[in-house]
Amino acid sequence: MWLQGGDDCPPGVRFETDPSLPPEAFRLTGGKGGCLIESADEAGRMYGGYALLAKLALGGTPETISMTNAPAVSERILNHWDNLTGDVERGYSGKSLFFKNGEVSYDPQRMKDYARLLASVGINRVCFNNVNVTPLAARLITDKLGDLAQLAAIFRPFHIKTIIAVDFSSPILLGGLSTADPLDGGVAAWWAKAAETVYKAIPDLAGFLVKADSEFRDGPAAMGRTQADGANVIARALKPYGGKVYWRCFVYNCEQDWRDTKTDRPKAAYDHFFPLDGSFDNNVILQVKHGPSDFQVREPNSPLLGAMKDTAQAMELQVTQEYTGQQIDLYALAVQWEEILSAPVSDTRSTRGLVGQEIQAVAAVANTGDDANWTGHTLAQANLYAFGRLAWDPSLTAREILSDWIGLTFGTNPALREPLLNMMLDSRGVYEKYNAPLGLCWMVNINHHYGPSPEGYEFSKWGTYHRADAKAIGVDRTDNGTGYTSQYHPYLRALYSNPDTCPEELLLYFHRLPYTYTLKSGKTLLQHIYDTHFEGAEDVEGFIETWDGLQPLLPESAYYSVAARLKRQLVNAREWRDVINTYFYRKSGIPDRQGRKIYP
Ligand code: GCV
Repeated sequence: MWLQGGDDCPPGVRFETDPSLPPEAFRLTGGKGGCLIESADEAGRMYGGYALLAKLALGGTPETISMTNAPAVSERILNHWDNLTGDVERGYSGKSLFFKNGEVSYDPQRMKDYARLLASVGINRVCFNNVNVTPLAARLITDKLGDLAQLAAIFRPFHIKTIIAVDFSSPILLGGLSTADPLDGGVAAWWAKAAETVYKAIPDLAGFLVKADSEFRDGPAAMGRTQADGANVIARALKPYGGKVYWRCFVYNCEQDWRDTKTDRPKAAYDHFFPLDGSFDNNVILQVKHGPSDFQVREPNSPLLGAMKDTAQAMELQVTQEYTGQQIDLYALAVQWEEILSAPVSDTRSTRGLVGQEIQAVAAVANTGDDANWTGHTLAQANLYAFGRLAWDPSLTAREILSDWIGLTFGTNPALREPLLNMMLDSRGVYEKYNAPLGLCWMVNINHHYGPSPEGYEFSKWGTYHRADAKAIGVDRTDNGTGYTSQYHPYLRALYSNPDTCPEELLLYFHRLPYTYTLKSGKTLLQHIYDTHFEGAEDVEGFIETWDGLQPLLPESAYYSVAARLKRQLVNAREWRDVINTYFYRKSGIPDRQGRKIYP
């Protein structure tokens, strides 16, 4: 590591301590002879060093470098959904970097590279195992703990602390108790003992991550206890060691009857957690998905974010592209995250304004695996990079971040950088054009979630319905419908409740409207759907043209691997176009005004 005097450390760098700087912060002051890095702690030195290297790589000279920088939140967390078998849930970049054949197993050099990679973008917490904890993975806190501790030790010099995903039923599964009831004294004692053992092996462990009462995972609800009871029993066990519980709020009824129009899945997180504000111990962080559905291409921000004044929260993003193209389709998530952060929470505040206040941590599901380029799609590296940069500084724009990523990855030649930047900035909008329209969500193939299936989730148990008929589509979530809008601040409630003021891209998330409804463009809703779907597929043809034009400026392997994925993206975009347009044509019987090919 370059701090220890080797590897990357550029000549002429001096370090000084300035105790007045906040934790992890740094000040860079350039001069003719080199650069001074000041910080209060070692982590700040390291981040200052990486920032300096990035500046130099982007063409800066030591004399021009001058910056002071501190992270917006103290916990910038990467969650892997890796199983001990070596498979990665929702992973699109090969096998696990950490596990194989039921064991903790990794290439030590690659692991060091990975730790360095994460640290260089500011990530300082990592959970290696999946939130869906299998019985085998549960043993990471018992007989497999020693192996996990060795893995944690590789990340420690890079100021990255480990988090372990644990099973709520561990007292039964591992301890042989008859219950996991959080109010049972034996259960509390079991967690206390488990914490003692774990902290002996990993003294700086950040804490435990828990998915409970969610998608068939056990949790306190089954025992008639609250989410706060469940989180607190574990939090109290971790407290003496400074550990935290990261308790996920992805709690909803995943066995709904599609005939039931009263239950509305997006309401679930708020309904379950908001009434418990103030009941969680102060070392519990509630981890809230950014949207009320599930990492969809377009959904509003969760009304739970920032709503609990007496409870710490982490906002959860998804870097792995489960619903956003699976690292086959190009999708620069920075664009979506910038929108999420810019979205209002009231008439005076944006979500960005919550970060560092009500939102005290930012977490994301990783997109990495053992593929040689880490992320399958080479350009998807930019998504991991963007997560780190935004978690550190949520005021950055997608343009700034992606421009830096391109510069650091492919060099600063504007002939390459500008067209590629534009392509990446457009990529989210293009994907959205050929996906489910206007915030409708869920028109994907079931289980694996790639490609179109307009009614794939329509009659399922997952609470994911658009209820299209011959005349109209969408769910009325206003007070006249499911009442979901009432969970928002009055300003947003009014904004979303009126189709005239509702952001048009979210229209069908909040409203049920006829295909003939006129949008601000003057087009009908249906014509908008046809047009965007034809455009989306054409735009992908444009991406291919742009990428081919850049071939002479790109490393050969990157050119060919991305070119191959763009071809697959075009097939996907055309499939989406034809399936969605045909679906709506068959439902409504209304033809495309431009008479383009739709399948009767
Ligand atoms: C880890 C979605 C995904 C699941 C995931 C779950 C979660 O439902 O499809 O694979 O499980 O979210 O976030 O817990």
